[in-house]
Amino acid sequence: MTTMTSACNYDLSSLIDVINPGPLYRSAIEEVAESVCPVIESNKAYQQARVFERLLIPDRVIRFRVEWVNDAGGVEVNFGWRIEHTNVLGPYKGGLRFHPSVTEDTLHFLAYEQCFKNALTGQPIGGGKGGSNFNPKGKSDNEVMRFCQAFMRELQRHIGPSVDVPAGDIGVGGREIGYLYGQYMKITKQRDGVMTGKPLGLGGLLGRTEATGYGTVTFAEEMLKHNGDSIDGKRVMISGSGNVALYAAELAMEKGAHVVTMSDSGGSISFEKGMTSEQLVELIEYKEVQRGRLANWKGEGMSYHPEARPWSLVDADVALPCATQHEVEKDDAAALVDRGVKVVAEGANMPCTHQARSVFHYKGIVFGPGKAANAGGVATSCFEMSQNASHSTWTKEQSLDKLTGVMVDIHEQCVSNAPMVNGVVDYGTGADRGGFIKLADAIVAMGV
Ligand code: NDP
Ligand code: 2IT
Repeated sequence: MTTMTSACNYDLSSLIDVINPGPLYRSAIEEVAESVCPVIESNKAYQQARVFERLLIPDRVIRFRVEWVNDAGGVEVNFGWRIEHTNVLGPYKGGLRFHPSVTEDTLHFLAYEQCFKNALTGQPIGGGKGGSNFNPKGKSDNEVMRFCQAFMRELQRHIGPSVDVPAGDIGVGGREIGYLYGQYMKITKQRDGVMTGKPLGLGGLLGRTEATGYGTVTFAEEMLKHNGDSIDGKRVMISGSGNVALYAAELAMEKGAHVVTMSDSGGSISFEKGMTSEQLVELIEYKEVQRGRLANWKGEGMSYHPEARPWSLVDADVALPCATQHEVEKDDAAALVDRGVKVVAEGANMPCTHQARSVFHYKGIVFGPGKAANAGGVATSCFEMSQNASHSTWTKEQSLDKLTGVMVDIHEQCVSNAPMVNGVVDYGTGADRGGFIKLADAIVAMGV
């Protein structure tokens, strides 16, 4: 934490030693610290209330054992977590991630980022995150169901519609949320909308499936507009082919862009002239229903690159990393610049490393951080909470119109809080400061 201590005249090292963050949480803390130091230094109330320090330690970390029976009759054991980071702005809110790589460090960084993101949405939601090291890949539908039921047997005692409202993330989509919420309803007798991203029949919101990807494209479009440009006709590289990536592709194409790459953890696909709308419809079905691998997906005008990330494969104007954290490292960032990319908007959470972000700053690339650019998902989750609490049904148009409004507003908040670096708006700093001020004011108001 040397940057922070020198920039801030604070000695946070003993606190950081106690927290002992893992590498992901540490990089998230350092990123925010660099941005918000001048804000803290110019505000006595924030210093006296020690708001930065109080935001580093989560309200609580819930860790539990998940035991379930596989199809062969064997007993399986996994970790489960829910990190309730802060509820100062509203109920803890954030997704659940099921992936074998999940550790407490992953969830600490995600929960921390979520607090700033949720603050930026302007909706009354606090920050949290949860998940498991369970690997849904290769599991039967029944195994996934039994795992979800076992996970919820513990989680249900910690959540509630005005306490903590989980949603999806990597490895957790409509199927998993249906099983989790179904078990919650059985155990508690409540059908109170305690999760978001639910299937429509269980109280889900039209537009939530599309929201994160659509929001990311809307944010990228706002960044382009701010420079007098538009997304129409642009070549867009996308990574991932999950929930965020697929719907980012859908809206980008609707707006006249050419999607030139997609990927999964096995490799990437490049499209010479851009993916066609028929190919996108096919890909959504292939990924969401058949749960297929890109390596086995064949079509006209495209090439598969095993084990490759998309960033050096083709020329492009815009990049939307929508898969996972740290998937754009320093060399990838340099490759993106070489390929002509001028705008990067993060659909995933922290896909670009600190070093990659430095390359973008140095080269004058316009960079939209995840906590702003992918906030449309959680904002729309909050609309789902409103729909459930008011026992009503929203139209898709209502939720998507409101989503656009939120993304435009987040863009404005970033610009108004951002310095200029190399003649470009520093959205990263703007987003951190915009979110931080809301959290800090609420913490000061709350007292100790
Ligand atoms: P999905 O599980 O639907 O899709 C994830 C995609 O990323 C898949 O294509 C997956 O490939 C790929 N991927 C995952 N891990 C890796 C890895 N280690 N290396 C390469 N590729 C990988 O998740 P989402 O689309 O929901 O989430 C994607 C990102 O967006 C995450 O960072 C998430 O935190 C963030 N996000 C999600 C929101 C949401 O509403 N869902 C909201 C805001 C942010 P494979 O299938 O081969 O594993
Ligand atoms: O990272 C995220 O914002 C999400 N996974 C969505 C969280 C939510 O509660 O909708």
